Amino acid sequence: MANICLKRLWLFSKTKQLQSCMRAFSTTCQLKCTHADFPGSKSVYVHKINFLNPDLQEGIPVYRVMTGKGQMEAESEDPKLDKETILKMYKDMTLLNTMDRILYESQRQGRISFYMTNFGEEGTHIGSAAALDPKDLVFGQYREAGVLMWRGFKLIQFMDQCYGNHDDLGKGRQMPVHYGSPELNFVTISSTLATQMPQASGAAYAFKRAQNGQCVICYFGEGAASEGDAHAAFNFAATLDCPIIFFCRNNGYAISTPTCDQYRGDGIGSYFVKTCQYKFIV
Ligand SMILES: Cc1ncc(C[n+]2csc(CCOP(=O)(O)OP(=O)(O)O)c2C)c(N)n1
Ligand SMILES: [Mg+2]
Repeated sequence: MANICLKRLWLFSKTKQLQSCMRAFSTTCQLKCTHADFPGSKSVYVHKINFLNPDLQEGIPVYRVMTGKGQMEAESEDPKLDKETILKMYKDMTLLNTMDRILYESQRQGRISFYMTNFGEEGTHIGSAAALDPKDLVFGQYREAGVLMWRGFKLIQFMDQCYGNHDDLGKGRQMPVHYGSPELNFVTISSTLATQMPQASGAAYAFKRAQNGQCVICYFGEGAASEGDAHAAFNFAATLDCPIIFFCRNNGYAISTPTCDQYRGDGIGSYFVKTCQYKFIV
């Protein structure tokens, strides 16, 4: 009995010591700390109320090294690609454009049920695909046929898929343009917007755990970014520090809805810049 009482007394005195220690710590912290440092906040303390007005901030800067007329604006940024690579890039961009015209007309003539063109976005597909390793995994939306073309998907394979014939890799089970190729590390397109995004974060997390040195690229339109899935994907990838590139194709429209009807700010980029919400490198 005496033993138990002694033990309680000892515990009580320890708790008291701890409490006075904590009080001392918090008093010094209140006196000296300039930043809040507790779970969920690392913000600086200010003593005047100041509303942050996002309209006063500049939009996200756009990286550009070549003028519309093809002149280099910043010589130091020239990647100095070899002629063979540049020619392949150019050929693939023009081939994609021609394929689009034929398949778009096929759809208009009623030969295939559906088609999505890539007009004007060819450079984004080929440029980004060329920068990746062929083993890196691609999660696309539906307007990234150029990435697949760069990796070696043949014209006949595009046709087989759009026509849903016997030679189609998906055996005609998918709508046209919902390509996929395990061989080329290109995950089959889903019609439901943004569902590829959390899947891509999950795949990137698996890569991180496997430490295989590969990364994931996830393409999405600025319209798809309004889906809740997009935010789940961003947060998941940022918190778990996943090797992933989120590639937003901001073409100004979600089919017929202009960005100004969808965002108050500067499109999807403003989420990152104005709130630094996901702590991504933009
Ligand atoms: C969950 C979901 N909602 C709506 C649609 C219908 N839909 C198909 S494409 C599209 C617009 C997507 O716009 P964006 O992401 O900007 O891609 P873009 O067509 O401009 O390349 C919509 C709303 C869909 N496929 N899935
Ligand atoms: Mg769009």
